[in-house]
Amino acid sequence: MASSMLSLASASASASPSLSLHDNLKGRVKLGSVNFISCLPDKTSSSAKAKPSGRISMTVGVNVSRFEGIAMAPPDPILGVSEAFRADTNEKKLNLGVGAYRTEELQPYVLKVVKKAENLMLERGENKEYLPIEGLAAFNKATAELLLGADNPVMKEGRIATVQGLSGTGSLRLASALIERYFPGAKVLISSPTWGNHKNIFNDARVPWSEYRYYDPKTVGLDFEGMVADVKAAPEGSFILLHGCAHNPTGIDPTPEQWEKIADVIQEKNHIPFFDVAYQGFASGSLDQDAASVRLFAARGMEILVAQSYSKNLGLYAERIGAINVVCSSADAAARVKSQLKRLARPMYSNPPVHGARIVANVVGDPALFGEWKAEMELMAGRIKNVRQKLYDSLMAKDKSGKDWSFILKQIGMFSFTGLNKAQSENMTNKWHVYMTKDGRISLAGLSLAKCEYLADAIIDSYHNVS
Ligand code: KET
Repeated sequence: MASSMLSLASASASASPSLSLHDNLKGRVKLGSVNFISCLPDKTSSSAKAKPSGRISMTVGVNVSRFEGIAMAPPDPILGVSEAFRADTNEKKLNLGVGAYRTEELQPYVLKVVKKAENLMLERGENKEYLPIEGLAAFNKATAELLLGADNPVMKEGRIATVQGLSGTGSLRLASALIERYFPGAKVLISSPTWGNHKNIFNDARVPWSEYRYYDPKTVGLDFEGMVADVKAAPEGSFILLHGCAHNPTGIDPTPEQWEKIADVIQEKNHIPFFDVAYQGFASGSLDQDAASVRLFAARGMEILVAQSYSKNLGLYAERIGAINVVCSSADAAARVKSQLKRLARPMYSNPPVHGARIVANVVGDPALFGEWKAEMELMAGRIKNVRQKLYDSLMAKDKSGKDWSFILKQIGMFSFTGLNKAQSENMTNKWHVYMTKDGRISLAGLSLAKCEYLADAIIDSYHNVS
């Protein structure tokens, strides 16, 4: 808090305890019924010039912030869980909040292939000059090829605008800025539920959004009819946000047949599909299989937006490396879109960081490293599948109520959507020290085989004993 010398000019000027923006800008801060005038930014009200004119006037030293009118923001529903976890001293605590991969020992994991790529980079002694606004050319090529396949006609025809972004979030934000500028009033439709940050991103970019039905709590599955009906009912030319694979938080993906029908409706209504691909390779263990949804739309010749992230599949969370791709119907349109993405990026963050981009380019560009990455990704995806199975087995063995827990096995990716409500999720944390998001999502990537039984006890208690 900034410390200011204040002149107490009037003890009766205002009865309003609130701080108005106007007052704040003029350097005046109203506190209760006392009107303080800061001497520092407003020369006319300096204590030296404050003249007594029948009013009480004295100089006092008080800690008063210009930010008095700013309320405390609530903790982030996902990243705030990690903060609460760190503050807990109980030795049984378990962090199943954020989607970040841990080893069986519950330690963060740096992929071996990443360390090898970093060693290569050190050996080469690469410089730290600014990247171009669109990012590292070798990364942009590699990331688009990974998404669509190197032999995809879109690549050959130069119909894709790829710009390196600040991981998945930054890439989504850049795409939102493009929508806000060039499609004013167009709506983005997001699934209900979706990753919590989607709404924040569109709100901050001033892009209107609404939800389409996705999760059906009765079947603990996809509400396909509802989804299709809502996409159909959206104003023509809407952006339809789709999770490329491993839907977060539900872990429920459409089947290949359902993807075809979703593409039909989107095409019929002239909507623009907008994919968020944060888990390529993490859902099935195969990069190609997990990109099948996007490739299906591309094969129809549709124009598509795709945000990519390397946080999970290469474990590059803190490097903030990802991309925004816009597949266009012509190379000419792609060139123009790319120029505008650069124009939007320049005043926001100028140009992206180089380290993560070089790691991805080195790994994907070297056949041996690429092979090693795929093997490590399969290992990570496999460990998550193992804990998924063990959690299910533990629940079935311990819970004698006859409840069907098989949905846990059907879900895909890092998460399990347990169906626990807010109160039950709070019980998981308050009583069992299991940290998770309040929507009932648990990150299986933060679970070990050794902790599955403990977690099953916590879930059974919360599910049956808390309403
Ligand atoms: N999309 C989805 C669907 C997603 O789950 C995440 C991250 C991102 C994009 C962005 O990740 P980035 O690190 O910006 O590339 N999700 C996890 C972390 C977070 O909330 O930031 C999570 O859901 O736990």
